[in-house]
Amino acid sequence: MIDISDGLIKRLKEAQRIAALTGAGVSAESGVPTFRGEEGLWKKFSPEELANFDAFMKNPELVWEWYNWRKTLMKDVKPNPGHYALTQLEEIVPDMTLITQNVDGLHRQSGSKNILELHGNIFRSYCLDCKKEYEQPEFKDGLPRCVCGGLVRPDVVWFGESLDSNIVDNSLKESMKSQVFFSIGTSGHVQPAASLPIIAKRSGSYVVEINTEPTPLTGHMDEFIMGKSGEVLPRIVELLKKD
Ligand code: BJW
Ligand code: ZN
Repeated sequence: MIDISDGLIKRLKEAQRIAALTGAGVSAESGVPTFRGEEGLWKKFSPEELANFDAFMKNPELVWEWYNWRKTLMKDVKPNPGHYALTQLEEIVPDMTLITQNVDGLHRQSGSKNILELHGNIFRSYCLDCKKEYEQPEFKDGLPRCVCGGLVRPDVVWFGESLDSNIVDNSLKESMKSQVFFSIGTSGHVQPAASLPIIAKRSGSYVVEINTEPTPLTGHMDEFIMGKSGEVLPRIVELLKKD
């Protein structure tokens, strides 16, 4: 039985505004591989080696091979009970913002509405030259090409690239305004996402981490719930709906 504190349920029942930051761990139970740890490696490359602009310009075929492999995988997976529980939470709490680092679109697929996608979306791409957007770019000689002839890239945020400033501003605002903040299934290694739980805490939010293992964020949390998000989150929703 997963142990959820009465204190957390009471806070959630009274909360007007909550926020949740999600990472790859939330989609792991849907069958999407996480980034770090053994299963994060793809053909022996770390995400740091592939998810950056220099790697793309040096070897776009390799980087596109990785993205096409992930796109094919993500197209066929379904949201898991963790995604659905977050969607239900949005229906229960008056104001909830879901801040995700995931690019798989599974939160939207499960029915969540108020979503901020910090790192873009893998199902979009755009031309490096004219910025035209594509859902399904046409591949010519192994690479996707725009009608203008330019090279098309995935519409995701790589290391060293700036995140959309509106999305970052809104994420900061909602984290600071939240009364309860969840950090779920993220290793807390990648900035600026990893700062949001800390900023929420400093702003007076009650900060709760859900992960299968402790992370660098754990020591800063008000509560750490060790377990799978697909099991912990439905239990929280079940307790919230009681009486
Ligand atoms: C479960 C589970 C289950 C498993 N239930 N849990 C300040 C200090 C130091 C460095 C920097 C800094 N500011 C910026 C930087 C540089 C850099 C950075 O953070 N580097 C660090 C690695 C050191 N950040 C950036 O470059 C960012 N840009 C930026 O800040 O711009 C301004 C700037 C520009 C230039 C110079 C300086 C500043 C951009 C970061 C972009 C990250 N992009 C990626 C790829 C996205 C596209 C794609 O998907 O391909 O985003 S990398 C990858 O990591 C991806 C993820 O969203 C992100 C985070 O990973 P996540 O979600 O945490 O996954 P994992 O695998 O790490 O962890 C999974 C967790 O789940 C684990 O803890 C498991 O235990 C757990 N788990 N199963 C619950 N069932
Ligand atoms: Zn173009």
